[in-house]
Amino acid sequence: MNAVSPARGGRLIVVSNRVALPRQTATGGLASAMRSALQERGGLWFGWSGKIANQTAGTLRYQQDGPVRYATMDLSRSDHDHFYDGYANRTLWPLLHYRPDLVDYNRGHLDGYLRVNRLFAERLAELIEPDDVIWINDYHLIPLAAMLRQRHIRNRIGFFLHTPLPADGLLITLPRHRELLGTLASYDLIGLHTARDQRSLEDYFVHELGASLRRGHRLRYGDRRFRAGVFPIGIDTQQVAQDAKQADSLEEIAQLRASLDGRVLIIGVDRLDYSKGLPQRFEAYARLLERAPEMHRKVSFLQIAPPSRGTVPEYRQIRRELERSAGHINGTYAAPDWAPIRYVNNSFPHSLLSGYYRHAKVGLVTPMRDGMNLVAKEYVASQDPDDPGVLVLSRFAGAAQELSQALLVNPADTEEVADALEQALSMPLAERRRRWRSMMDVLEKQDITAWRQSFLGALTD
Ligand code: GDG
Repeated sequence: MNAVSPARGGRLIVVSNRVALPRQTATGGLASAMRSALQERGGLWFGWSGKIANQTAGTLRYQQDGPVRYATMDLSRSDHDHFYDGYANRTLWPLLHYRPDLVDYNRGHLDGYLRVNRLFAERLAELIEPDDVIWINDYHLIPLAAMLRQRHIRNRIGFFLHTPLPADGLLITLPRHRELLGTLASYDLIGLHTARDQRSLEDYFVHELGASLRRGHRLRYGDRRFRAGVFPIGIDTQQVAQDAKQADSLEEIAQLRASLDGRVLIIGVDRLDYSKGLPQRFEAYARLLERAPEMHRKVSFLQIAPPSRGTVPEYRQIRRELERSAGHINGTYAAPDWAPIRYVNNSFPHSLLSGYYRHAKVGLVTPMRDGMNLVAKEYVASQDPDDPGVLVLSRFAGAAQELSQALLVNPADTEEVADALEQALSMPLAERRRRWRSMMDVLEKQDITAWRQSFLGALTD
């Protein structure tokens, strides 16, 4: 415990629901960003082990890797079900993705969510030293700072929300929203992907909670002063570009190429999640085939969608829906030597994905809502600069704020998406190059290193 004011140069403590342990392949951009921030500064990564406890939950297990210590705990079955499957994934996730119709509000889930956050706070408080800087990630852990403050932790604490934040009119539909969202004031800095999310946060605090807003996005609520900032997450642009180039020599890429037999590839890669707009995307592709018979046998749409959150009913439901839709499209249009859609429920190594992206003439990224969407950025970074593909991107992905040279679409408007696909498939090389270069400039400048440095810079400033 500590009661002294923090100095600037201490360890970094990263807290996230899931921890990418050493020797585990870091699965996303976020995991590697956190890992390199910790390597650079030294520190601790704290969170759930990903395991359900056989006996006592909440006991910390430690691993050390160079300057980085990992502290993880198992959760009991019931805590896991209420906290993770329940409140995080069936209440907050749909709400934050503008789907109040899917919000499953259950008091037991909220209790479980608060219980796990309290357990995190208890264990973490014992490990914090006076000059540590704490970076808490995502909607699973909203009340954690408030619970640490109750334990007299006065360090700088930052929070980053990886999802969108909807407008206050929607946030207030969450039962007991004040109790939960009001705790955000316990952070010193709240990071969001876009200015729209930042506006939602400010409006909520000002109009719902009566906070006052000052210059520089500074908020004052009760005795707390804190700030909301826009920090659009990036990718490891150079690494992705290099992986994509090297993937050309992989056997799997040669196989993909051979199987296409000269056809143009359209690619989509998404966690199987209702926020990603997959049913509408399939429909838009079907619309393209319907109105452009000249495209038949000339295109192939590869949708990679590794299943996620399979114990949540809405996720099982969307999986069934997509299987039906893909079957219907192939049933309607396929020929003995041509399947218009290849729908794959596996996950692939990141380096291979980059190779698939590079081979696709169109990247189709059409979430209904997305905090950022890293796939859109990875698609762009994977392209061959001499012959780049075209990104068709939802206006409602955070990435659209930066990648304005993509073909931006409303994912619910299947005609508009079909138009964009046609435009992408016939776009002249000079225009493709021009659009790609402008997007790549952004990705090179605002990469994952710049993201973590600017967030941590603002937090410790
Ligand atoms: C949340 C927010 C925000 C996908 N399939 C495979 C695979 N992936 C990788 C992608 C990408 C990552 O997973 C997915 O990131 P996204 O940003 O697209 O989406 P979420 O998982 O929903 O992430 C989102 C993000 O947090 C960061 O703040 O952008 O808005 O929802 O890196 O490449 N990776 C591997 N195999 C696959 O089959 N290895």
